[in-house]
Amino acid sequence: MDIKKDLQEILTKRCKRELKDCTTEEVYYGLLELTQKLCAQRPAAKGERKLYYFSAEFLMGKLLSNNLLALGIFDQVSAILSEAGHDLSLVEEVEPEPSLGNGGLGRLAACFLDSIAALGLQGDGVGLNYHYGLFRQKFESNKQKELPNPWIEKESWLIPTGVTFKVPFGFGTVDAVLWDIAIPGAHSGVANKLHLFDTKLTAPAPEVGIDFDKTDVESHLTAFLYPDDSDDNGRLLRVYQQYFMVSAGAQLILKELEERGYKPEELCQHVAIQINDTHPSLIIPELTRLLLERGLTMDQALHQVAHACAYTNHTILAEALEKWPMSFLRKVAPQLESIIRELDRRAKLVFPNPQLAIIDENDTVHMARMDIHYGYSVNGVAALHTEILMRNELKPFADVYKEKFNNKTNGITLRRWLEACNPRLANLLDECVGPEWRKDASRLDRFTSFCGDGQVLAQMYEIKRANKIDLSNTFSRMGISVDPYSVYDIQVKRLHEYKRQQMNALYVIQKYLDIKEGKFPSQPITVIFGAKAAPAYTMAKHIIHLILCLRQLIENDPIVRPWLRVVMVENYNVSWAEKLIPACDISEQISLASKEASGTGNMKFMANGAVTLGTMDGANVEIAQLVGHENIYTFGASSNQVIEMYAKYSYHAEDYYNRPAIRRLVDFILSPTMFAIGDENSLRALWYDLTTKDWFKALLDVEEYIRVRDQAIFDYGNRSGWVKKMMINTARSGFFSSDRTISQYNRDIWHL
Ligand code: 26Q
Repeated sequence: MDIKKDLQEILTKRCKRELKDCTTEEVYYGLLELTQKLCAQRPAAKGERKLYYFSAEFLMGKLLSNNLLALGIFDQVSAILSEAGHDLSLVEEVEPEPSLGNGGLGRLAACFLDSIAALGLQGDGVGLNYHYGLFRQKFESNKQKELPNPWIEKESWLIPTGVTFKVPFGFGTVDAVLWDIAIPGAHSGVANKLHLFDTKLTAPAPEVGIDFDKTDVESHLTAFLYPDDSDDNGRLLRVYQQYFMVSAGAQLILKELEERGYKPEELCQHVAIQINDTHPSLIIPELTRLLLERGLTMDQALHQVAHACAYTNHTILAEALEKWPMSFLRKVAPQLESIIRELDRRAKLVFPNPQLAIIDENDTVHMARMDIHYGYSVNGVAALHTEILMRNELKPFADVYKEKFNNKTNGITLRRWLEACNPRLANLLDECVGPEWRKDASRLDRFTSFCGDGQVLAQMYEIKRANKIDLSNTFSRMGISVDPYSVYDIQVKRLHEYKRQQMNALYVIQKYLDIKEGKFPSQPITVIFGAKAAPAYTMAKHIIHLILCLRQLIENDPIVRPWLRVVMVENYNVSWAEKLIPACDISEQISLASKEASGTGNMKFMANGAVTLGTMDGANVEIAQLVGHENIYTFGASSNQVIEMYAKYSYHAEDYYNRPAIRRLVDFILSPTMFAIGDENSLRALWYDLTTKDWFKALLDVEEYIRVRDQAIFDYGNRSGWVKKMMINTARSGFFSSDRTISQYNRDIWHL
C-alpha cells in the first residue's frame, strides 16, 4: 500500500492538482475518500454472537485523525502532508463535528464503539442520523441562544447502504433509510459499523432558533436530538424518534440474523442488545412483536428477547427515569399496546408489588422497569452508582433479581483522549514505559516509577506548559486573552444544577471580592467553563447568565484581571474538549455526592495529568482510590449524608445563607455591580432559588469547597510536588481505558 501514491491519485481525479498545490479543503476531502476506501477494505469482526449497541446518542467527535490512528497510518499521512507544506491539524479543521449527542452518555457510546472495534469484537452501534443535531450554542447579551447545527455535507463519513425498512406508526408507515459510518479498530484489523437511521425527507432547518412545528412528525423524526420536551408535542416527538430507531434497528437485527444463516428462534444465542439508558427500551416490545409475526409463540418470543437484551442505567435523578403515558405509546405505535400490557400482566403475576409494575395505576409505562424484567443484565456505570441503585432507587428490583445486577465502571478511549489530543505526553510515555501502553493501558502504571526522575518531572512540566500555551493561542485567535502562567482550572460538562457550576461561580465571586479588598490569590487563576443548557431548563440558563456576567465584570477590571480571569467557551463540544483537557491543571468534578452516576470527563482530565478537585461522587471515588489522597482534592458531604438529608428533608438553604461568609457571596448576585451588567430578573431568580431552595445543596458544600480549592491552588506553587501529582494521575489512569470496560462487558454480559 503506497499511501502517498493513492492520495495523489485521488487528488488528481478530484482536482487535477499536486498535493502541494491543493487547498486545505481539497486535501481534507481527498483524505476522507482515501480513509473511507481503506476502512471499506477491512473485514468486519466475526463471532457466534453479535452485539448491537442501541443508543439515542453517539457523540463521535471529528473522525479523520481518529480513523488514521486506527488504521495505523497517522504518522505516515502527517509526514506526507508536511512534506507537501500542509498541516494535518489545520486540514482537520475543515471537518464538521457530527452533532449526535448531548454529553456523557453519547460520548461513552462513541468510546465504546472505538474499543469494541479495537478488541476485534463483533459489535455495531445503532442510532439516529439527526440532521441538525444538538443545537449550536451562541452567546448574545450574556445569554445562551440556540441555533440549528447542520453538520451533514454532500461528502461525509456517512455511507449510503441502499437498505430501507418500513416503520409502522399510528399515522402510517415511514421508510427508515440506513446510513453507515465505518468504525475501524486500532490494532485489530477489523472495521465495525455505526448504523444510523434516517427518513427520506427532513424539513429544512428553521430560519430562527430551533423552534418548529412539532405536530409535523414525519419530516422532523430525524431533525433534532431531543427536541425541546417542555410541552406534550415535543415529548410525543421523542417517543416517535425512539420507536423509529428501535423498529428499524430490530428489523436490521432480524435481517442480519437470517443472512448469517440462523432462525428467529435462535436469536438470543447469536444476538446481544445493549440498551443505553431507557431511550431505546421500546426494542423489547418491538422485537417481541416481530418475532410473533415470524411465527414464534409469546413464550418463545419473550424467552429470546429476555436473553438478548441488557440494560445500562446512567442516572439516579428520578426525573430523568423515563415513563410514558400509554396514550402516547398508543398514538405512536398502537400495535405495541397489547404486547406491553402482556409484558406487564406476566410481571404482575410473579411480582404483585406495585413498585415493580411496568404499567402503574395511571396507565403510565415505566421504561426502566420493563428493561429489568425483560433483560438479563442491569448495570450501573461506577461502583458507587451501582451500589446506590441497588440500595435505593432500584432496591425492590435488586432484591428479586440480584443476579442480574452488575457494575461496569465507565471508561474512555485513550486513543482519542491521550494519543490523539496530547501527542507530547504520549511521546513521553513511549519513552518512559514503552509504546505498548497504546495497546495495553495497564502499562501506564509503570510511569509511577519516574516520579523521582528529575528529568522526566521537568519534561512533564514542560509538556503541560506547551499545551497551555497552545490553548492560550487558540483563545487569542478568538480575541480572548489568558495568561499561560496562571493555573488553568476547568469545568466542562453539560449545565445542570446537580453538577454545580453555580458553586464554582460562587468561588469566582469570592476571589473577585477578595482581590477588590486587596487579598490576592497565591497564583493567578484562569477559570474556564464550557456548558450547554437544555433549551427549556430555565435555572441552567440563569447560571450561564451569571457566569457570563462575572466574566464581563472581571474582564473590564484592570485590578482583578491579572489575578483572575473567567472564560466561557461558546458551543462546547468534543473538539473543544480535545484542546482544553490536555491544558488543564485543576479538573473540577464537584457534583453533589450521589448525583453524578460516573462522569467520564474526570477520567480524561486525569489521564492528561490534571489533578481532580471533586466530591466523593461517581467515578471520583475510584479515582481517589487509585491515586491516593495526596494526589486528589476532595471535599463535601458524603453520598450517604446527602441521601439521608433528602430522605429527612433536613437541608435548609436559609441556614447556610445566614452565615455571613456565604451571604456575602450569594448577595453579590443582587449587587448594583451585577445589575449594571446583567438581566435583573434572571439574577434575582437565581438568587431566590439559591437562598430558599438550593435543591442540589451548593451552599452546603461551598465553604469547604473554597478552602480546598484555595489549598490546591496554593500547592500548585510547589512545582515538583505538583508535577508528581500530575504524573501519578496519568500513571493510574490506565484502569479507565474503555478497553478494560468493554472487556468486562464482554466477559460478564455479551459473551461475543
Ligand atoms: C430523558 C427524558 C426526557 C428527556 C431527556 C432525557 C434524557 C436525555 C439525556 C435523559 C438522560 C440523558 C443523558 C444522560 C447522561 O448523559 N448521563 C451521563 O452518562 C454518563 C455515562 O455513563 C455518566 O458518566 C454521567 O455521570 C451521566 O450523567
